[in-house]
Formats: sequence, C-alpha cells, structure tokens
Amino acid sequence: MGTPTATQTTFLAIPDREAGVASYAILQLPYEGSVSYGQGTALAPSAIVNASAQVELYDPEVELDLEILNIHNPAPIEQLEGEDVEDYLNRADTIAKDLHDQGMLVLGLGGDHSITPALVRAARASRCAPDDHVTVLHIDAHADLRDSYDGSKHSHACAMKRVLDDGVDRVLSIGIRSGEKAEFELSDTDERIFTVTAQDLHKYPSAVEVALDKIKTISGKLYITFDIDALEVHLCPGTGTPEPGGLGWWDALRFVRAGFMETPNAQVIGADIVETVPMQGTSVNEFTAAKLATKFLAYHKARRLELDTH
Ligand SMILES: [Mn+2]
Repeated sequence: MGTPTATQTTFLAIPDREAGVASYAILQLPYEGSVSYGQGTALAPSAIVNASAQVELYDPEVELDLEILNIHNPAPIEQLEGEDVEDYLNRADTIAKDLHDQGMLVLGLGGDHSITPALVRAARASRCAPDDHVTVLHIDAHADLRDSYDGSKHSHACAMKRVLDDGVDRVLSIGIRSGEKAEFELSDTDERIFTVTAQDLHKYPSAVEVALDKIKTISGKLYITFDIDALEVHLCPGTGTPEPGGLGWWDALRFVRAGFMETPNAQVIGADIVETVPMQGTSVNEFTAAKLATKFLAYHKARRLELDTH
C-alpha cells in the first residue's frame, strides 16, 4: 500500500508522475450515458482510484514492487452540462490520443462500455500504422455486438460492433453468456469475431486452453477491454447488468496475463476496465476493479522488464 489520504487522487497512492515522464496514464471516464439497468458507473472511476490505495504494492506473482511504476493521473473526463454522447466520446478520444502521443500507455477506467470504441480509436491513431493488424481482446459477459440499442449506436451493448465498424481486424471475446440471437449468429458468421462462451469454459476444460491459445497467437497490435461483469457476480455484484455464471478470478487473470505477457507476436496498445458500480455498505466492487487494474499494470511492466533483459 502507498500512503492513502482521505480522497485518493493517484492510482495506488503512488505520487503522480508528469505526463512527459510517466509510462502509464490512468484515465478516469465517469460516463454512464448508456447503462441499461443499474446506474452508478459514473461513480466508479474515483471509487476505484480510492480503493487502489489499499492494494499492496508488491505483486508476488510477477515478483515486482509496483512502486517502480511511473503513473500519470490526468483529470477525470467528466461529461459536460448538455454534452451529448458523441461529443463526449470525441473529447475522450482526443484526450486519450494525446496521452498516448506523450508515450503513456492509457488504462481507461469506466464508466460504461460505450467508452471503449473511443479509447481504441485513440490507441490506434497514436500507436498503429494504417496496415497494422489490430485485435481487441474482449472479456465480458455480453457479446456487445448489437448495431444499436435503445436508439443509440453508442450504447454499451454495441461496443464491439462499433470497434469492428471502425476497422479493427479481429475481436476475441471470452466469457460471453448473454446476447440476442443475432449477436451469436454474427459471431458465428463473421470471421473477424471469435467467441469463447462462459458455457464452454464451464463445460469443457479444453475451452480454457483454446482461449489461451487464441490469445497467445495474436499478432500485431492488441487492445484489451475488460467488462467487470465477465467475472462471477460475487466478485462484482455492483455492475450495470449482472450475469451469473462468470469467470473465476484466477481464470480471468490467466486470460489477462496471457494478453499482456504471453503474446510474443503482439504489442499491447491500450486497455480499459468498465461497468463497475460502487454500492453502499461494501467496497468489493471497486476493490476488485482496482486489483484488476493493478494486475494489468504489473503484467505489462513485467513483460517490459523481461523484454529489456533479453
Ligand atoms: Mn460490455
């Protein structure tokens, strides 16, 4: 643990590093324009940063003291009075791209899943050549492949459809257990999409290996988006649309670790964690998200150190 203060403004309570010096930016996106059921994802980013002050700075899995991380904590992107979703997302895109351009890997904290397409656009604009092959690793309970939802193309339920429309080459979805028939059909017929359902992970132990193998053979540029509702509900009862039957913590971490550390032919260009909703009387939701975000950083840093010494 760092040294927590009453309201924590730096991730892991590590002193903030300047934009030009830092390697990571923890970008808070308290946006919940399109959550269909539970409200409150806008409260999540600051709650997650607060909770992160309680996360131990030593990671025994990768044997890293996380105090070495250079983290910048830019101002949260608050939705402005009267600002519509498109303007908000364009602004988020511009801010995230600027952070990438200054050499920081952006880890977005939502907010609902509708922020992901903007963050992917920013990462691609800054870190990819036009002919780079880009994969989005999508860990989620929901397929998020609707073309529109509730009258909006920017809904959280459309996040993966939007990134494909934006020109991402491949979406690898893991943990999916909810969606309308057309979404599953699209996944079956569109060769850009590969889905490992939660049902398969539960029924066939080999499905875990299939998913891991799919991750490890990703080549090109890789963006990782983690919807917290991918996890089993006891880990995150506070989320926009809870779904029982999710991933256990350690299985989820295997997939995340594979994405960050076991992709010899791929380079991570950005990541996000979305759909957390803080609840009164428990800190489990924000703590789970804070711990997950910490693992993202630990895995990424461990991989960087590994590459430096080889
Ligand atoms: Mn989602």
